[in-house]
Amino acid sequence: MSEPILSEITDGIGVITLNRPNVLNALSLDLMKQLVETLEQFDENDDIRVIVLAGSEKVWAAGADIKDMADASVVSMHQRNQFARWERIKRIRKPIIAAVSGYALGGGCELAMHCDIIVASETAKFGQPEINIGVIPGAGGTQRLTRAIGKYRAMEMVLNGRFIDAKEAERFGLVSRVVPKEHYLSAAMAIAKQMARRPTVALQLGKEAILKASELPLSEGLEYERKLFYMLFATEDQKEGMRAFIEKRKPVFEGK
Ligand code: DAK
Repeated sequence: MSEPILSEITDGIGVITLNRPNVLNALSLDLMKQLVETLEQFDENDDIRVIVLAGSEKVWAAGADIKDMADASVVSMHQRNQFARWERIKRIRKPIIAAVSGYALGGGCELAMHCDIIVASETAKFGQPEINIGVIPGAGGTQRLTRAIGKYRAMEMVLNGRFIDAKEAERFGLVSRVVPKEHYLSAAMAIAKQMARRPTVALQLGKEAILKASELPLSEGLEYERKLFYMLFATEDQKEGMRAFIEKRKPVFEGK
């Protein structure tokens, strides 16, 4: 049996590809386990600065594997403790760029929303159709989608299983940009390569601060940002960046 995910490292980018084509990349328990472990290994690996998470051109992911869940009981769901695994994605410090083409449904949409930037091909379709199988989103969909696109649009997607296409998703603020389908991966890689040249600590603290925006009241978020801002004056990259500006040359960031 082929591996549910593939991974490689190229030019400072850790690339993970979902690889269950026969079931539209349904997120089986095994896939999620390997995905989270690989993300954590990439987070630890100093050769990697940015992570790209991709599906295929045909599909990102059609959700959690319904066959894994169909006969589950409350107790077995509790024992699987899947929430803990998804929580671990939240703790990855490096930026994760989702390269989404085709369906991003249910857990697939939620996985994309766990990423920091979503690049969508013009064929991408986002949805939370769990209502069609008798449940509601279970990996943050009701919360993250609402924060991303607002209550009323989220209601229609969650309560009526409405899909939105890439252009709508862009208009609603769910995706960062839409590209022709043949560029869905190269566009994500191009952003990743640019970001990989940025000062590493600032990159990670910038992500941390933005994620706090949806958790903290404004005054506390601003306070949090200020502390991270001060912290960056302890990095060599801050000295290099500002000196290079004054000396009118390109900075050379060492990630320190
Ligand atoms: N799970 C398992 N198999 C799936 C699947 C899925 N989510 N989606 C598709 N497949 C399989 C189909 O069964 C089919 O397999 P075979 O019959 O060929 O063996 C194959 O992929 C191709 O699918 P279709 O024949 O259906 O392809 P179509 O192009 O006709 O339709 C579709 C594409 C995406 C519209 C359709 O496949 C579909 O509606 N799929 C289900 C979408 C869905 O309902 N997604 C939400 C699943 S629930 C949690 C974390 C996460 C979650 C919950 C809890 N915790 C942390 C606790 C998430 C829940 C979900 O995502």
